[in-house]
Amino acid sequence: MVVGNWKMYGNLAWNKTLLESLVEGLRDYRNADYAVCVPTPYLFQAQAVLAGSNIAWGGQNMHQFEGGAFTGSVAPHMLVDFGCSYVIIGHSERRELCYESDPVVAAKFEVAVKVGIKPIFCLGETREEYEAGITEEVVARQLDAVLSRVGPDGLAEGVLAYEPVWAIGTGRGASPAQAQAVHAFIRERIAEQDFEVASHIKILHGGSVRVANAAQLLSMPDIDGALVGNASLVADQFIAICRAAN
Ligand code: G2H
Repeated sequence: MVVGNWKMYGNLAWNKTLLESLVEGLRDYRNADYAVCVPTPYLFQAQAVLAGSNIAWGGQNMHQFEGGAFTGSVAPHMLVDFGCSYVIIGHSERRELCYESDPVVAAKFEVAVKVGIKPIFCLGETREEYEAGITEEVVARQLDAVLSRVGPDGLAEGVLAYEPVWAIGTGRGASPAQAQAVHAFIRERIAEQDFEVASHIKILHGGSVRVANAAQLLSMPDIDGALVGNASLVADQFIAICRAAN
């Protein structure tokens, strides 16, 4: 599975060219699931261009409540109205810049499943945590917050994305071996609760996934796909990464 995360980039004209190029470039490829998570105002455009193609679309965030006086927020059912299959939950930029806590991320995961949207649940350690050698402790805490709220069966309704924060947007991602070790740890921790769920759940990798490193990362046994930021903004690069997924 390969998911593009456009973050806060794009405009109507530019998106149109990119989306149409993706449809064209991936038309004959069925080797994996493909999706793009676009800024909320452009969901209508993603729906219009991608409907009927082999590329799904989704949001990059949503509120954990189904409605209310939350100025500027987007309710889960609003993503449903625009045909979203996915929503990114707990991206490190939201955890860090918007102070989203583990319980909030868990609540969002639960409500996304409730409204029928697959959450792409991001987890990963910061540079300080990495350097302190507490990567496993951090991802275990983030994972457990969701697991304790929705249980293994609930978790199975979503997709995981391990993104070491120190690798995001830097062009210097984790090595395949480094990434594999943490992916395996995450899968083993889920297996402690439910072996079946652990063996089937998709764990994507994110953080400077590029054309140059995608194939190697995707060949690792516990890496089931990629969450791609920068490289998803360039049609040829995103298409090449999608084609590298099997
Ligand atoms: C990590 C990733 C996409 P990039 O945020 O989620 O971005 O590929 O630019 O590191």
